[in-house]
Amino acid sequence: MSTETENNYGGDQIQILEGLEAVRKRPGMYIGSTSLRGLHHLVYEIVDNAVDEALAGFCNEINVTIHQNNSITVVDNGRGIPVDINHKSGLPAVEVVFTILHAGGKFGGGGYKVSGGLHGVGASVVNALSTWLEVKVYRNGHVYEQRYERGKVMYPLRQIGDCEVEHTGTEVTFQPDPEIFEDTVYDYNILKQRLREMAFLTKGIKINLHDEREGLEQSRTFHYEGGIKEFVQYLNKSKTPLYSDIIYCEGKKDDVYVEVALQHNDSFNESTYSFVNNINTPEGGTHLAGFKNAITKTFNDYARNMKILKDNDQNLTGDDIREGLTAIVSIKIEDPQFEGQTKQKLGNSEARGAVDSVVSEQLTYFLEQNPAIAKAICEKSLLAQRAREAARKARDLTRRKTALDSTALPGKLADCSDKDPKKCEIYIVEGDSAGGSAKTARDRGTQAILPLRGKILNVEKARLDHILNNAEIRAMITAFGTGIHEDFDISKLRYNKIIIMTDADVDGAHIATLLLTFFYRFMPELIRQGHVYMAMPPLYKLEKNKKVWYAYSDEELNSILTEVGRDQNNKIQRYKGLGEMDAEQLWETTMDPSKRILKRVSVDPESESEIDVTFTTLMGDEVEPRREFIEANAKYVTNLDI
Ligand code: 28F
Repeated sequence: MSTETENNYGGDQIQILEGLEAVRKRPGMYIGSTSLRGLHHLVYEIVDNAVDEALAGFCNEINVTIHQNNSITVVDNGRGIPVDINHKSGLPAVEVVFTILHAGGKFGGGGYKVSGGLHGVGASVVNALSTWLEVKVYRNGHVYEQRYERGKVMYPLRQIGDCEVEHTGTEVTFQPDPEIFEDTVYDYNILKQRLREMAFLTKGIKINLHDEREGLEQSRTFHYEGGIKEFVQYLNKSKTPLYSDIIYCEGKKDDVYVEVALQHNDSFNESTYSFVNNINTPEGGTHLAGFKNAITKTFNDYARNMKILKDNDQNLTGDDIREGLTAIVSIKIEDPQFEGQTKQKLGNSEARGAVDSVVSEQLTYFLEQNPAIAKAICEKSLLAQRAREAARKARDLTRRKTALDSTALPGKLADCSDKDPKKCEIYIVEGDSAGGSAKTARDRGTQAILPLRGKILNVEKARLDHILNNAEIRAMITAFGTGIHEDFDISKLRYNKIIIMTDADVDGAHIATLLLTFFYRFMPELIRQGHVYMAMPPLYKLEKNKKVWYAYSDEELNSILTEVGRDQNNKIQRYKGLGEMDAEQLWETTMDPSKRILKRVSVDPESESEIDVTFTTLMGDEVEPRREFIEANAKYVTNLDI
């Protein structure tokens, strides 16, 4: 905000209120949404400011506390926000920070602020969206305080006491406004994941999270001296690394600070995560392009020089070299430009060159110094190159079959007759017998059924050509119509809802996770755009005096029993599998859009790297975490169609 007339305190006040009022009128514009995601964004905005102070070299510890009433306190041990009068506004700098929209980015000359939440809007937005907010500044041996309510200043900044001159920092406490947010209850795990990520991305910083809420009391500390090196180690923790070192490159070029860490594992998947100013960029952009270019070029040069690639051999492709790669690409840039439909793709061209040159130079040196590691990576890439040929043949086959030509659809698919994808859904059903019931039960107009036989292939452990030759996987790819990986095209999706229907037992949960892993690795946009659901078959059937009830949880069974009375006329059946229901029951309990319960599977972009860890952990040999995972990651969506 700019003011032309100086010393016009009243006029400024009005403009300030108008600024914050705009935030309250259209909160989504500033924090993305007013859902749970937006609620958690408030914390990230404040923590970001503390992280900026750490990046500036003045702060090494941040404390985040969730209080009993879901208010949040964030404390840092930085310099404390300045309290002296800012000449332009005539207000103390700290008041400017909390009451003037976009203040963060404009102050401090030379661009003090390098990070920033999703929209980089900062403290004033949090203030505007809180019923109250209090800031305490420890600076110059004094403690200062100011309080705001729904963005309005309650009293001028006041000195409330003294402290040791060495004691400096900023403390912010705020209470999210229930008039703004659908839900004002914080989720410890969501904060935990993002704070862990922030700690990985800011080496040396110590971030403590405390939950003070009754019955939920817990704490965690995140502190990684190795920064993104430890991030890569964490992502690979349940995989088998190809070599024990983590390759690390760091440097600054054209005012872009570049950090890259990488390590290969023996799997066939790539897990590269890129960040700009600590914000995840799932759609990549110039920084990621620079990284890919650098490693492709560097490994090919190395392989040619060392005669691992002979004159007549084809170059390794980027995909060959990145098979089994886990990498973090993190850059800090003063004025990030985001492009594309969702404004998530980095556009700054200087970022491409900066990452490319830092990585090319330092990786070349690393390979020269570590010939055994270099050889291991080149050999893995050569194997990938050979497999790529085989995969190309298999893939050409799936490509041809993705044509919307119904003759190409899999034989086991009972398709629906409606051709409008928006109205259509497909049930992926475990087992031929349940598949049979589902085919009888369904609404033929809009519901398609694809039965799967037995366990599906674990795509975490198989090679691409093998995966693409698997009958169940091919059937799904063909039925969905979208294609996979770089061929994926959401506009070709043949069903608006993809519904996984498995038994409500451990095996069913395993099959569901195998399916989700396949979707996540091959067509992640299906999940990101909310097309994937879990059907919830009932756990119990209760019959009494010719009347029938279905219960979807133990609690529900209990409440029905309380209602109808607990006596010997109750006939309770516990369903062990879908096969125990006839077609009519299956329709009534699990498929009828007006009665069924579906859970939508979601991935929080704030912690996508976390999902990676989860999937690889889940695909290990432990059984119980799978069910827990599905419980935690699929949110209830009841009666979606009403
Ligand atoms: C709990 C949240 O917000 N910490 C912050 C600072 C430190 C400075 C600063 C912040 C300068 C003039 C705008 C101090 N000394 N934690 C935080 N710590 N902001 S926010 O400066 C803000 C600009 O107005 C700071 C010298 N320079 C900067």
